[in-house]
Amino acid sequence: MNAPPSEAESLAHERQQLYRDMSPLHLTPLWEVLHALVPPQPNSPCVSTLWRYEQVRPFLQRAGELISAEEAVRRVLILENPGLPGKSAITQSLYAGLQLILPGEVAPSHRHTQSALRFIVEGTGAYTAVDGERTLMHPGDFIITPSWTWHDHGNEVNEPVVWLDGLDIPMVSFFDAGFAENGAAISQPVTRNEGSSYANFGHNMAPVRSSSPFGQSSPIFNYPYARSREALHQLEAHSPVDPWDGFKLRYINPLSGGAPMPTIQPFLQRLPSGFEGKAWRQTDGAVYSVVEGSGTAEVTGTTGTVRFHFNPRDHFVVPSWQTLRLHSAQGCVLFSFSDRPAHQALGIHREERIS
Ligand code: GTQ
Repeated sequence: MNAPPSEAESLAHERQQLYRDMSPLHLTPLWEVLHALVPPQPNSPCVSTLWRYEQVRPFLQRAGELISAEEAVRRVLILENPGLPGKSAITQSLYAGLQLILPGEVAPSHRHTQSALRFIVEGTGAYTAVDGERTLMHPGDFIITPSWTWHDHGNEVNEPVVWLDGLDIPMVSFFDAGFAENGAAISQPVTRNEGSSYANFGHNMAPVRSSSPFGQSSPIFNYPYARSREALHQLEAHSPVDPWDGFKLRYINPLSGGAPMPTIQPFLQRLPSGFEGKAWRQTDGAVYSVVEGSGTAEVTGTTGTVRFHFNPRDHFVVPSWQTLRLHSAQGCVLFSFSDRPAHQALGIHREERIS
């Protein structure tokens, strides 16, 4: 003999019936999902992850043997976050990958609305061309490809060149605002001398009748490592160390003082030897590329703490609102980038320095 349903049971049953009845009209009840839609704090599905270069490099090599840069268009191994399988994303809003270009190869000209950065990881002397100007790449150089600018990459030297690509692909996809075109020729014509962008905009000066050649993005598209590294040397020699960041600078658009691109803010930081950083967190998930030295990143999220020991050319990701603590016995230099400008434009950026 079944007992009659309690009042609570029949109410639950009637609610389920309500949901089923309205579902053909594409209606769903907010109260079943409100907590997840408006969480008390970020709870990113991203997982903090380290990619060791010594483990990645052989796969780049094998890819280089199996597909040309031209056939691939971009020969890139995507750094895919294990918490976002199949999404080609390193955080919910950012894409990252390692691109290989071998001697004699060209990655053909195209343009797209996604903004891109390159951070050179290995090899000297490949070039990237942006809207008619080429720039040679050296390890540690930070290069941008602003939205909708023509770009191709080539290697006319005799060593392989590898760089980190960082793009706002998931963000542009979220907004359904992706457009792309292929160039008429594999390499775009060179119309400006190498260094002309830097000469016009890279010395705290600008043309008198200055326009912004790349709209909201920086008119400088190569920020050479030699200059950025020198700045950190000077700071380390003469300035107090920040207990959270060591010595950390952001790359800027010299015309605005803001980020070099509307969606991505890159940084370069030096941790002096013996640095034991304090913990902090921010809403903008960040991708790190290790340039010099070694250290440890300790990342704490709701599911616990992971520790990565990192070496040059390793990459790691710190998800939104997970706390980061950096240590370096030897001293190190770290490049990083995040989607901070988008958070700031939306008025939702938060940062907390903890201890
Ligand atoms: O170099 O244009 O890693 O379009 C992904 C998409 C690089 C590029 C990537 C791209 C590029």
